Amino acid sequence: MRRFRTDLTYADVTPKEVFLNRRALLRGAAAMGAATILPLPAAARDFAGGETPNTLEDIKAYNNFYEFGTGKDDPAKYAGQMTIDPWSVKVDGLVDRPGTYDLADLIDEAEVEERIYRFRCVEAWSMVIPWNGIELSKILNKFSPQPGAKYVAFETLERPSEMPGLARSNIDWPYREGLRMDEAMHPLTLMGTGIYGEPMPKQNGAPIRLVVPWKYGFKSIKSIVRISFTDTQPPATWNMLQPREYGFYSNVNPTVDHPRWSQATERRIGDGLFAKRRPTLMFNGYEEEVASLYAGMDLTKFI
Ligand SMILES: Nc1nc2c(c(=O)[nH]1)N[C@H]1C(S)=C(S)[C@@H](COP(=O)(O)O)O[C@H]1N2
Ligand SMILES: [Mo]
Repeated sequence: MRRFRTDLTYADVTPKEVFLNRRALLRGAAAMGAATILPLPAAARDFAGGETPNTLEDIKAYNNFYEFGTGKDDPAKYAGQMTIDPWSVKVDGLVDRPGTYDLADLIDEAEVEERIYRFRCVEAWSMVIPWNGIELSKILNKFSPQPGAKYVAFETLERPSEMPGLARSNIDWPYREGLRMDEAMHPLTLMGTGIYGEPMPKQNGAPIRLVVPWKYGFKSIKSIVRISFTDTQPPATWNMLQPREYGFYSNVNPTVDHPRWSQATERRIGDGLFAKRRPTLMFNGYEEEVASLYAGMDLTKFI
């Protein structure tokens, strides 16, 4: 059931494979200098200043997904066990259309875009990732949030039989994260559905995960099964665990150090062990787009 579908677009009437192949074909033609006759639906948009994206291999091999263990290679080793079909998302709280929605009712393929974003982990490594996703606002608006909703909270799947990391950690599962409503509705915020035109790899948070490019990576919660609208700041996993180290906002900020390490520079995965570290940019380089969200806030206090 597609209860929110309003109008038909090219992708609606084109099978997925044809759609993706056609994009690849057109991109190839453009690279060869040939004129493209047809407009490119959902063309990749570069939000990373032309920096070379990391390889799919790197993006799938070096992960944080503590449900599968704390090692960077644990998600690649164990996330394959996670069942992602069927998948549904519970929507509750201050919203006019609460309910349990099948993935197919949430994700309209026609709305999926490809966007290349810088992605920076709080541990000071970074990548450039070509995400596929839908602007989160487009999804949230379908639920008709009520005016009283000031925050939106997310929860990850908690399934011990498929997630070996759940038993071996002091985290209060499920993994939780939240955004202020204006952050959630910002046009840069995506609900990620894939990488490099492939469905989201399980270790990267299949089938849907948040992508908030101006915040440290842990805000981008994976494998989402619940979305709640609240009037108070919701609990967030790392903030609950170490509030002094991980604030609710967690905007990338090179001028505010993590209590145990500097945030001024970063190591780009794939650069090699002896490569020079790169300077980290305010709001991860998205200052022009997002700084106004925090006007008047002391960003040394609201970390
Ligand atoms: N559910 C869940 N989401 C999560 C995490 C996690 O452990 N569990 N780790 C976070 C952290 S610390 C980072 S840096 C990113 C890593 O995303 P990636 O593996 O796709 O690069 O996922 C975030 N989302
Ligand atoms: Mo992270």
